[in-house]
Amino acid sequence: MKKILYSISVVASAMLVFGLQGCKPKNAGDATGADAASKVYVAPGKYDELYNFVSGGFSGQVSVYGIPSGRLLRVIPVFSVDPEKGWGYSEETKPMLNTSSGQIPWGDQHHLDLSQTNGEIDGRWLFANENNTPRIARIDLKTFRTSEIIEIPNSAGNHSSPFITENTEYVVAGTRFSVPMDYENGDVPIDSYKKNFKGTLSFVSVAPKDGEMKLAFQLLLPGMDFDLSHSGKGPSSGWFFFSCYNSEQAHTLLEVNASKRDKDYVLAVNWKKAEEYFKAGKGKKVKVNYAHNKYNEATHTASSTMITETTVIDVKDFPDLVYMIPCPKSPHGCDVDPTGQYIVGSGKLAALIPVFSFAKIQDAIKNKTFDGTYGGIPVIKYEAALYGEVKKPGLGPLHTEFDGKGNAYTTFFISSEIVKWSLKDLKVLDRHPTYYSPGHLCIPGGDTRKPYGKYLIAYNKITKDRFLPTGPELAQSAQLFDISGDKMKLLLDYPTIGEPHYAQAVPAELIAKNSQKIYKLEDNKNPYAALGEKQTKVERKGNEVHVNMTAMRSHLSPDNIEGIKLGDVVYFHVTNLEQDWDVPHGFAIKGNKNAELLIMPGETTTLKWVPEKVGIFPMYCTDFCSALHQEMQGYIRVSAK
Ligand code: CUK
Ligand code: CUA
Repeated sequence: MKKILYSISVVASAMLVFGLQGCKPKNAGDATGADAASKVYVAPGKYDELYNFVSGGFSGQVSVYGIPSGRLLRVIPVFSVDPEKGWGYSEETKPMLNTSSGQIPWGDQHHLDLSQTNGEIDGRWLFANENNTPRIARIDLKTFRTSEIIEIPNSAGNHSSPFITENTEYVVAGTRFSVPMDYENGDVPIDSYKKNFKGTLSFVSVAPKDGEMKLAFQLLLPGMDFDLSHSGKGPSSGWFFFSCYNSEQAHTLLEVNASKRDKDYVLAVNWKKAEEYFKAGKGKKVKVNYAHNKYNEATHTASSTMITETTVIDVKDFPDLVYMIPCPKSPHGCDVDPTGQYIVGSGKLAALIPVFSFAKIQDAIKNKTFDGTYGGIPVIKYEAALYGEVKKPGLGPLHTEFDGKGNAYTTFFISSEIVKWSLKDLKVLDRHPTYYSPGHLCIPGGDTRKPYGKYLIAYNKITKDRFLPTGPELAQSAQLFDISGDKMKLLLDYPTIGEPHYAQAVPAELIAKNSQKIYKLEDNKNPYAALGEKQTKVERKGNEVHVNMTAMRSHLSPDNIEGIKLGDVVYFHVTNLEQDWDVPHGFAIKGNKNAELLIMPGETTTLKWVPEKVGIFPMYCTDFCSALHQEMQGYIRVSAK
């Protein structure tokens, strides 16, 4: 019991040291009501200035907001089924949720990264991670749809992802749980952690033209838990930085046993060098089994392939790939400033922020200013890598973003605030309370070479009393700040979907100019598409019945279907013939356990139905599409065998 209280007492005593004692600093810099309202007001019919892509946490999805209004524009289904979009219910989308363990209907989504060119957001793709069953998704920002998902083998708890390199060469993924490797015998005692459990850092390549992902290679490391990461840029190009905790290698009661050492590590990984070794065939080919799912825009159909091999590079055989830098008190966030010179580590239980210098890390490597090794990896001396410490910034730093004007902004979970500090002299410049404990924060472009600045959004964990109560589960809060001046100004609170972690934001014009995807009927290559009402048909293949049908304002064709028998498996392939891009149709059949459909103009979507009763079953369009939408209906007759 005494031990359990350890972390709590650390926090409490540190709060005393800082004189915080639970009370909050005054929010003197706030905009007044009218001033704040005018800054977030987007007049009816007008568009927001920025898109904000926000992780959905345990919802498994990604949500899209307009900034500064805080209006929810869309939820993009990624790792969880979504009735509103038919994601995971239509035959076309089911394969997207496939894994080596079969189809999984619900995932856990924490981090997002927008594709970059030369370290700047290029507006092409958004990458998203799934923690639980390790996966990475690529969302196409032309369609706001998930177009690819790749599973990561030899990993568990894919938390340290998906962070991308400067030119989107790789999406990087670090394992949260060390585990025995997939290609080894996993049936080992849990207390053989030190011997049998390992960590991996995976490098997933992204094809420059169409974004297709491919697991290139994995770096094998000693057992520990990776947390967050960010790519180097400018002078630190070709490097990647990861935080890790549990260098104690504990496997029980981590709250206590993984907080024993004063310092864990930030890992500096020379990925360019690793790529070189990989290309020279230095890694070891191992047998694994993981899913690679792709959505085909032309056929409107997803496919899932199982892949059975990957390359593993054991870093202890290559001493010039990875270096470890001690970082105090269970590091979490690991952020690289816009110039690429500074790496900010944030210890969850720390009362200071260490800032490491890339130039000093390089000198330390050159001069071998090491303090022994960890699992065969050189450990750079803390002072040798340190640029400096931000002293007494607050309590429990988690994540840092940058405004591009030499300032950093860090969230403090325990002291519930955002602190602005200067990269140059590491002095605290401003602090503002958040309501309540903030996790991640987002400055538009705040992890790139060119932050847009202007706004900061805090994603808070504990809502308490910010909104009208809605039963035991309260909406979590995002808070929008104006950071254009010296002092942060709180402008707006708005509720979020699921539990947001990391987020990205980008000026609207970069995305909006490409995001008016219209599927043309003539481009529809779905094998069951009926491209006009003349092509509709009902075709029987044994007990399988395929109904190629169409939807058009305001009728379904055919609208009376007979000849279906008990024991049949019926597939309704519905093509939406509309060419007005904003007229979807829906499709539902009474009693169908496989749910319903929503079909975009030009698209074909398939609903499976296994009728279990003889009788007449109504079907209809569920999406209000015209004045005669209510007339868009028909009947299906099911007869005995
Ligand atoms: S984690 Cu949530 S507050 Cu999953 Cu990025 Cu730090
Ligand atoms: Cu089609 Cu309502």
